[in-house]
Amino acid sequence: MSETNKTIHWFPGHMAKANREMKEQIKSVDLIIEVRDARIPFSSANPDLDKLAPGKPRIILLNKDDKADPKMTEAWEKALARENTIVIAVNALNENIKNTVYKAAKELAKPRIERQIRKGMKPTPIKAMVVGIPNAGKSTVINSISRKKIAVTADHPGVTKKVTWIKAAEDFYLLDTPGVLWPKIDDSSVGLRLAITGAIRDEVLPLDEIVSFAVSYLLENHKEDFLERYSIEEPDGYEDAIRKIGTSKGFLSQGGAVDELRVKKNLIKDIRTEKIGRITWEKPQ
Ligand SMILES: Nc1nc2c(ncn2[C@@H]2O[C@H](COP(=O)(O)OP(=O)(O)OP(=O)(O)O)[C@@H](O)[C@H]2O)c(=O)[nH]1
Ligand SMILES: [Mg+2]
Repeated sequence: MSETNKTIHWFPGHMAKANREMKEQIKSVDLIIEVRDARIPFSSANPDLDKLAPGKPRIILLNKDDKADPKMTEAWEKALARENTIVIAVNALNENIKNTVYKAAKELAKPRIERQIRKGMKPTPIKAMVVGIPNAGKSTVINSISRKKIAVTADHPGVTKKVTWIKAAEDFYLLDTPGVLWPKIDDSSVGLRLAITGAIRDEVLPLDEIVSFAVSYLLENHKEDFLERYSIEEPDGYEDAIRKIGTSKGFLSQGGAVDELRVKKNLIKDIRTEKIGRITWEKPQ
């Protein structure tokens, strides 16, 4: 088994329990707000959500769009749109996303609301649950939607424990605890993309595998920006790229050889802080 394949099992046993609990909570909401990372809209999704919430209307937030390639984000928005699913690219950290999300939620909940009206009932508020893989921005999304609103608690029918709802608008409530989905790494490149964007801890995968994956992708898709950033000529493969960057940046050890570890760590840092530009690490099929 290779180093990379080991990570398929990196998440221990509480997954089943967490999923059971989430499934219970999902029953009580009108819709799911699924937070993904706009840089990796495929790898930051967990397809198990379809089983946890079959048929639930969904808002897919391609979050951190300030870090992603705008053209690719547009392509992903189109590629992911489906019936009962509204895809919106956002920067939950710096934008007030409340109105956009509220509008989408009203559209998705409309059939249920109209059904209640037809039956002569007063429509009940729209309830939504935020879900996503670790670090996707779930808490940031909840904060942005519910800014300055007070959390209210309500008895949740069918479940004994109290569930807290956050009032985002008169008729729009969010569950205050986000559902954590675990990334599904059934392909080593998914793991590598999760590592590049910081969704999984750096120690989980070998640094060399992460950096070499990143360098090949950059050379293939963002060559000019990459070469320009480090003032280097086109390298002959990964090892040569590391040497050229090290020489160019003066990352040398005492003997004068390139300090490769320093180059690699620096490269990852540059990628995560958009020093090479706004990069999306996967394309829609
Ligand atoms: N640049 C940028 N950073 C963001 C955005 N949204 C969230 N972040 C940052 O991403 C990191 C993770 O955000 P959280 O909201 O804590 O993510 P989470 O999904 O709640 O993470 P866990 O609770 O660990 O599962 C934080 O450092 C946020 O500031 C965004 O739209 N743009
Ligand atoms: Mg959180």
